[in-house]
Amino acid sequence: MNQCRLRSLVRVRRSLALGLRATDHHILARQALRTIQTTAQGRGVHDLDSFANGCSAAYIEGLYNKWKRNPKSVDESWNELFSGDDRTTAKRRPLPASHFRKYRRPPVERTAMKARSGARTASGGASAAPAAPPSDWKNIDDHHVIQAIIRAYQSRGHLAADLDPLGIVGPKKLKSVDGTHRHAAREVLRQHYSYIFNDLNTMFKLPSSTMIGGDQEFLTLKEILDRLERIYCGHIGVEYMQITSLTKTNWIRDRFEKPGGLDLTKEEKKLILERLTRSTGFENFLAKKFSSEKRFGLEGCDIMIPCIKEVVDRATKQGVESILIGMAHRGRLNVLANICRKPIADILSQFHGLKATDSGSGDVKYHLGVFQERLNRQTNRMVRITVVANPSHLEHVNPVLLGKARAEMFQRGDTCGSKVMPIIIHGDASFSGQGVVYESMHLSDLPSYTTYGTIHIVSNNQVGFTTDPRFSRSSRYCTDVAKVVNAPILHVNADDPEACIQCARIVTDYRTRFRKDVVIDIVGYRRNGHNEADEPMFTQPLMYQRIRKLKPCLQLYAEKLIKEGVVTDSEFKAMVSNYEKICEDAWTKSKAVKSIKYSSWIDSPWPGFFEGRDRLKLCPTGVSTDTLKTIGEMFSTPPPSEHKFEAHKGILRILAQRTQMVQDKVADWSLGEAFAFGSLLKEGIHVRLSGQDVERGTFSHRHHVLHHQKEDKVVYNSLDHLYPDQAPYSVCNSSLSECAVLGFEHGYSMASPHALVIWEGQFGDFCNTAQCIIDTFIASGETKWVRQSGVVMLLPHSMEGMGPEHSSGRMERFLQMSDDDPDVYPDTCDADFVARQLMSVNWIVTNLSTPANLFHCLRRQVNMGFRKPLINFSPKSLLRHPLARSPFKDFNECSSFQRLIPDKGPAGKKPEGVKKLVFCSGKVYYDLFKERDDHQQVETVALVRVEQLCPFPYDLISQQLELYPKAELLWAQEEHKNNGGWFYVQPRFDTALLKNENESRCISYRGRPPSSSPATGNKVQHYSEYKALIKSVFGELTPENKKRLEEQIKKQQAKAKADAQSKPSTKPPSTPPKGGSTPPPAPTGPQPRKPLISMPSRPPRGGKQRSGSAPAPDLVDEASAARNTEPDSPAHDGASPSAWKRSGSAPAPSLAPRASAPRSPSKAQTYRNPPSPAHDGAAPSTRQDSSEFIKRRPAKDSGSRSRTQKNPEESELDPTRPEH
Ligand SMILES: Cc1ncc(C[n+]2csc(CCOP(=O)(O)OP(=O)(O)O)c2C)c(N)n1
Repeated sequence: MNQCRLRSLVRVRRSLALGLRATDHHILARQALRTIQTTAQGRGVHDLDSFANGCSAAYIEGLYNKWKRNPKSVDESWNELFSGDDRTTAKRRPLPASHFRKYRRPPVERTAMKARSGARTASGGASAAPAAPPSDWKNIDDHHVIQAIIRAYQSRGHLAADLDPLGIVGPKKLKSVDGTHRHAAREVLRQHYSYIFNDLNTMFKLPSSTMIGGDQEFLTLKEILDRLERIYCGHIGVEYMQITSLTKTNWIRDRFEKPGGLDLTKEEKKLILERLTRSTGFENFLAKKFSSEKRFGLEGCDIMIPCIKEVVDRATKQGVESILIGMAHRGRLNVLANICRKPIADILSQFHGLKATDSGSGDVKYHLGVFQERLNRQTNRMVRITVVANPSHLEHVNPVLLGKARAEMFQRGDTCGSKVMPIIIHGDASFSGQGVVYESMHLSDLPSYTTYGTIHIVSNNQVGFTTDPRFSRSSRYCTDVAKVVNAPILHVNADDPEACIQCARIVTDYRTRFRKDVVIDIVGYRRNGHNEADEPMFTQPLMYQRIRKLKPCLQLYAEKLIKEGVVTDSEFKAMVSNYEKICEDAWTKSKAVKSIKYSSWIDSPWPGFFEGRDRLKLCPTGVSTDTLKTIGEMFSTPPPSEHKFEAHKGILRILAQRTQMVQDKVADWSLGEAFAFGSLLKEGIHVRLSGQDVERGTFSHRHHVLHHQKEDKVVYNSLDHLYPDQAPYSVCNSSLSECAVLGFEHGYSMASPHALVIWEGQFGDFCNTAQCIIDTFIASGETKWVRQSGVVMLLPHSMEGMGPEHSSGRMERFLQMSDDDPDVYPDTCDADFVARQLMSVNWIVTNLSTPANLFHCLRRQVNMGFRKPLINFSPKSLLRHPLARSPFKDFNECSSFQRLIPDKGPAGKKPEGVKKLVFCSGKVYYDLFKERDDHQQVETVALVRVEQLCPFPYDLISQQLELYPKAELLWAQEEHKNNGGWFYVQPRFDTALLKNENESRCISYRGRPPSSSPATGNKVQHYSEYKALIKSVFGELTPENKKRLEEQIKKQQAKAKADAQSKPSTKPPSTPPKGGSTPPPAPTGPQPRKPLISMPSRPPRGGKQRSGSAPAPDLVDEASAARNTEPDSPAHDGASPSAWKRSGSAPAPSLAPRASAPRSPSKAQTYRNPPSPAHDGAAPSTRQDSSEFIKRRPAKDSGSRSRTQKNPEESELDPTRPEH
């Protein structure tokens, strides 16, 4: 019976050895087994297999627990077994000499594997494999405990690391049996904690999951623990076991664990000391000279400078040519002086309170940007270092920096971040507190946004302004947010310079090796208050009592190196005084500076762009009809049949409609936009369109990327294939972030003036969540930092009864932030008035009403001799409005952007008869246009569209005012009175009216009353508000007009019914507007009363679009495109040769010619010259690859794997994976 029980115990024992059980209660069973094993051996029981039966571990555990409580409660035989040995008592007894036995290789995995496979073959669980001899069980057990201990250090060692130089939060050391003091406590070792008191001199074979042994295969437990302690619980705490990639974890393990891997030479130590001397010396110098000036000193985290320097050196050695740094206030001046090597005299001159000689308002010294190109003396290579100017708003520079880095990569043809590297320096409180950190991190691995790894450095002074970490975050570390992207995080004690430098090396190498984000968290303290005028003892008294007693890091390190004999005391003193002299000399030099220039702090110079250019010359924006045809035909044609690309039927129908429009020489909104993009691409201007769902367009109108209906991720983008030597077109659906993505695109636009960079909001008001980027970068960037940007924001905006959150792009906010003076009438007689006005305003705000004007406006963005952000309020229902179309002639060489569109109808032709002059902007024009017709007031009411709101077109407004001298002046808008353009235009109209001495009129408002909500969510209310607006402009409908309209409706309904019975036509409505840019006279056919423009509605299925009425925009659902396709309609066949009619100038979209098509080297200043990446980041060779015409998107989205997971290994195996 005893033997039978023994056998079952052995089985439990084996399952433990196999790692199948590891919970605490099984440890008890294991202890029991140990006892039994010893006893069994003593009795000579060896072949235990022959006693196999099915007793369970739980049964033995139960017995053991029972026995522990009362030994007499179990059978005598169990008592005998259980009382044989007990680990808890053994712990207290001195260990016998025999215990320190030589290691004997346990029959570990192989035996276990056999046992496992044996169990499998025995089908049913009864193992047929012979068990290991019982003498080996202890060894197996020990081996696994060792493995578990190693893993515990690897994954939780950082919890016991000595990271805080203040010693406030730190691990307690505990004393082991051998007298060694160790950090690792229960938090790290958990159930294995007691084991470290045992078996210290026993040799163990090291498992493959550690590299601590180097060349040694065996180490004593003591040595294992000592090494693990040094590596994981010293001054570095590494968090990396959360990384799901084995390659990466092994790489980090290797770097940290390999013996000697973290050692430094004497020269290296000396260099650290020199750099630390500079870092500390700079702060000391400023403190001495400007004791009460805010400079946000780095004292307490001074080592950050040598760390960044190490990153720069190492990265340049590895091939990086351009380093972009984004950071906040703390230590910024030090970075400028000691990393960028901005002349110290220039920095000091900022303290003198000098006047600037150039325009702009400037910024405080610790926000200014810097661009320096210099020789890195350590590597003898040129390196360009940029510190991006930033606002006070913490962390918001991150996406801007990333976008700029991405654009630089694009310009250099750097397809994997090997030449350009971003570094972001964070504060501890802001890193965990600001949401933009998270949003930016999520861009890090997106194909069109990745910067192939960013190095994040946290200057962790353990306090945010006055807030302790315990009140500023819920996570253990301030860096926990970085875990969302699987980044390794290296926490390091700032008072251990060597550890910090080692971490700097490792993070740089990691980024080079894997092209992924990585974090180094330098845990220091803040020697002074938040700024130099601040008293920290008010809020952190105990912390600061401790800080006062601490020696500065420089002193500690100097003492250490002097003790080690690396430097002598006098050498160190010489280092200090040398740097003091450098600062003093710079100080003297700075006193000679009499004025400053904001432009000498520019972070994004555009060499060659401004030189020799007449900035006030506005180049023409029209293009030839041939160009329109080429673009139009490519844009409206599916891929040629040989590619067997199966497009969605609904898409084919849309393409057919586009083809029809091209034939009719008329363009809708999407075609107008495509003309702008295509013609710029042709001219070598890179176009990038980014935002949520921009590839298709929120309203399913754009469809720039067609998707193969049978093959996953096979796509076609016609605008990227217009001309063989065109610039790359990048259209990218972004992550669901406005703040980070808009910031990114703004940064992208800063890098070069030779690109049209557009961010589109899904709905206009979602830009709310990017307000910080809008306020602090886009609206004011040029004024503060002399840095231009031509970024375009497209904000869908208009009242269509879609509710409060989908109607407004918050035009009023942009207009309120515009800095043209409402009370000053500009010199409109100046020949360069238009350009001068554009140049002097902070941004351009438009609310366009025709595709042609969109075309010219977008082209003007890059045809100007300077760059300005453009905020355009984009339409929704106008995307498909039959009147919102432009004839080709409005795009040609004789056409141009119209800041204001006058009335060209009967009212405009006979202005003397006009009673009301109604100014309006955007989509409401079409409402008014239709209603004016219904009210039969086409001769008495003039409708004038203000297309460009800011800068205000005073010259054209004045002309209109003079043209209609007797008319009542109205401003009509659909937005509520406190929204929209009214508050902006009113004072400007007054200024324009005051200009004319004979003028006595003033302008009055017609529109919705003020409201806190941008729009009603109730369609009935929406409609009644609309009626009120119309009534306020045109008055009540007369009974005759009412009757006439009712008859029209009846007729229309009858016609629709008849149409529904006849075969539906696929020909799209494409009435080209006649008579210039004014829509044609209202259709004579019956008109519906309301749904016209405001209410989304769909034409009857199978019926033709009602002439003059707005087809409903498909606001959210792509499937609607398909629904519009009649099942029995002659579908446009992409495979048919007739579908592939091209004008002579269009390149044949076959594979071979494109594969060899060279990029034209002719245009300097464009994106053609650099070895252009294929599609925003892919190598030129990839671009010309034959498979490129139809693109296969990155496999990580492949349908073969769950779409909910990304494969962590994929991108690491191929960091240069192609982009779409
Ligand atoms: C978005 C934003 N919120 C608040 C502030 C005000 N502020 C400036 S510095 C600071 C503390 C930042 O703490 P931390 O990130 O730890 O950096 P430290 O100043 O300690 O280096 C605060 C709250 C700010 N500048 N920006």
